Amino acid sequence: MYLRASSISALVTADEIKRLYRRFCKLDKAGKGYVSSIEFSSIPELEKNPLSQRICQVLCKQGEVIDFPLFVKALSVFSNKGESAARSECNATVYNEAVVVMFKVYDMDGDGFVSPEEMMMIFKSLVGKNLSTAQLQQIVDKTIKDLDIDRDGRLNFSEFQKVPWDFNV
Ligand SMILES: [Ca+2]
Ligand SMILES: [Ca+2]
Repeated sequence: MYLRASSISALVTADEIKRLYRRFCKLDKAGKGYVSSIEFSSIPELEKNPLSQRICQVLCKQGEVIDFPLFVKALSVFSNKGESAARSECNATVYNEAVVVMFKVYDMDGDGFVSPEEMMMIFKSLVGKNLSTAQLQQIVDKTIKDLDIDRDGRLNFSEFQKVPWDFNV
């Protein structure tokens, strides 16, 4: 649903696809053709990412399983390869899809806007206890102020897109 074949091939070479497919099969021990969100969240790229649970929730919308195309897509959000691919111009589509995923990650209540409260929750889970709540609040306020073109105090998707995303959070 998220993924078009053209964006898979733009992202990864045939070798990369084979490598990913081997990993996918390893996770999918029973050969079901899909992996559960629990199996999926055990992969290293996700384990070291503090947002992984939330990202899994967004990607596994139906709350169940991940098939191979979705698997490739999800890893593109996390991996170094995905990031460098995302930054090269020919992969603008992949980058944009990753931003769409991130928007859904941030927009926790799904109302189509990222509120300061939602951004605060995400930032908190990213930095842990390294910053005080007051410091975080300042960062959130400044981020929203800088990006909030229509001045409604929250970010819609086009405002959110202006964030210079680095997917290796
Ligand atoms: Ca929202
Ligand atoms: Ca706004």
